Amino acid sequence: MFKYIRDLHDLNILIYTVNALAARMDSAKIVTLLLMISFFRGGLSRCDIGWVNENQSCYYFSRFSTNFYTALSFCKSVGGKLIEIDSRFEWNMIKRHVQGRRFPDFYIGLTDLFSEGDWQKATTLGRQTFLQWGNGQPDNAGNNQHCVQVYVSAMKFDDLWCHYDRHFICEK
Ligand SMILES: [Ca+2]
Ligand SMILES: [Ca+2]
Repeated sequence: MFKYIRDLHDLNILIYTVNALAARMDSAKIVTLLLMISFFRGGLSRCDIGWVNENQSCYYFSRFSTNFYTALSFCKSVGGKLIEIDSRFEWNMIKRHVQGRRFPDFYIGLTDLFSEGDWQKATTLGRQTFLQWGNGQPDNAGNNQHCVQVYVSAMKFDDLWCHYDRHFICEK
């Protein structure tokens, strides 16, 4: 799938570099190099390549857009969840990243698919109390909007038709 193309590209560069160096280094140096790489990845960043480390969590900013259900299952398939914004602190951190990288409108793990008007966390379930609705939202347009996007022009929540394609953020 397209999900790892850039990550694989990064990994391939790493492997290529190690191979190139290995041709000119003895095994002790190679071991040292590998230890340094693992320290770098484990010590400075707890996250996989392509994920951002913030406050003991890792965040993945999608490089493609898709519908809500695919976003939800994609995040699960990589061992995380579609982002659930639980606090003002996390929200401010996400805002900073979204604005910094000019990230487009995106899905978050918030839905009223279970019960109209009852906004639940999509993966861990339970009612969400941190809400940032935009003006006039949620409006359940067409009596059929049950998934939540953040529209970045105002950094506000909007309920949306779940089949619409949007970027998304995973966390783990
Ligand atoms: Ca709804
Ligand atoms: Ca709406």
